[in-house]
Amino acid sequence: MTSTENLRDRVAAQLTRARDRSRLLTDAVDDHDLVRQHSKLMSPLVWDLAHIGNQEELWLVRDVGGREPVRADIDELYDAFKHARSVRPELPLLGPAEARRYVGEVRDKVFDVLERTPLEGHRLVDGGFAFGMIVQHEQQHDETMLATHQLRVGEPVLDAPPPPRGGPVGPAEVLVPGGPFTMGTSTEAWALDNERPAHQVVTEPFFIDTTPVTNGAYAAFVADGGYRDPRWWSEAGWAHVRKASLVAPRFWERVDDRWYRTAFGRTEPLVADQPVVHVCYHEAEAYATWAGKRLPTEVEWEKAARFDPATGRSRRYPWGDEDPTEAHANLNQRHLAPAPVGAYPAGASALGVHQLIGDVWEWTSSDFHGYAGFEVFPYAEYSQVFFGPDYKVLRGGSFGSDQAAVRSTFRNWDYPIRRQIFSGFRCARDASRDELA
Ligand code: AVJ
Ligand code: FE
Repeated sequence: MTSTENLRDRVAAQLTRARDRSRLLTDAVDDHDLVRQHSKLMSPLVWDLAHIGNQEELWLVRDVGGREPVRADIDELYDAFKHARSVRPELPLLGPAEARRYVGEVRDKVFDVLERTPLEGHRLVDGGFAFGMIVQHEQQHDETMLATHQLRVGEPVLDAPPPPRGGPVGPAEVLVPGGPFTMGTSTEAWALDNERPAHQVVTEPFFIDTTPVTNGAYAAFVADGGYRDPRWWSEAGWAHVRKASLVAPRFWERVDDRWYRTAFGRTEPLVADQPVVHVCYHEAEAYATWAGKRLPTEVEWEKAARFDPATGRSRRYPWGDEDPTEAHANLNQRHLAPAPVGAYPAGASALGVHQLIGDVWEWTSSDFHGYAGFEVFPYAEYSQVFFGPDYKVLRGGSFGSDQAAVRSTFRNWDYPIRRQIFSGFRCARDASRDELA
């Protein structure tokens, strides 16, 4: 088998895996639940489904394949910049049966394009990039659809085995040495434009928590009156906590003196050693301040994840250069919750930091910007239009992220008030002179 055939097979397998997941998420509910809006923050599931097909048509059928449009008349409906999520249910969208037929028809053509397209010769197709971009796009929307499922009220419709048990993690914090490391990538074939290029960054030494902040630790902040004390909050955070009347993470509920958490239609006692999830940036920042720490910058997060002090190299993943397996990280919607801390010893970084990939997206203190040398590729609406002070970067992916769509260089972003995503955090702090001596 030539390596191109091998690449084609891998692309085809990834496309199929993504579609199986889209199908699972959309077949799990009835037509009424597909077309209705479960939250103003989300699209109807049937919009995500046809949007997945439309992006695939635009890039792979028309652009890469040079084929005639399948449905040129619906581009406008599924352009995310034309209609806010809140108004999408009012649009004359394709119904469930039509949407399913549409994405199937596009996919048939894409398999034909894949067979006939050389996966080299120009940048859009080198290493299968455009196909990889579309696989990631579908998986990203699948995670968004999973978040819509979490917001949906009703009987549970999704099932998964519980995550693996927790275990020992060693010291609570790890010292990351100061000095240069390589951030970003110029070689990862399917890396998106905002992850590029690889570049050297110098950091001070710093401490980072070995694990994400757990429900138990976060509940202590809540119990200490954290949500009522402006000392812990930034000005914007305090204004938000008051205006939105926040008292605890999203989906938490106190009954008598116990906390419960609702996930995918099931309400259960809060699991103390699972990473906290569904907190916004302001909550993460306030907790860190209360704990006498701070959030890591994006640079610090990536250094903790990738830097190998023995070689000075940056790894592809915390554990090395091999793709994730189920021993490394809680990914791929394999479980419907973050795993307790210490559940993935094989996934720890060279420096001994656990659960950087999977479980929960981790808020960093950094705004979303292009790296020095950033070039739009292949379209400005993926990342560049979001650069600026409005968005905070999140890293590492969640239990709902697919491994095709998360890497140690992968960058996610959202508004600092958002918490419908599978977002948590870990803390960091400066190293004092004494600690370095
Ligand atoms: C990278 C997750 C912020 O969902 O808004 C989907 C991904 N871009 N379709 C988003 C995306 C276009 C994006 N995030
Ligand atoms: Fe999209």
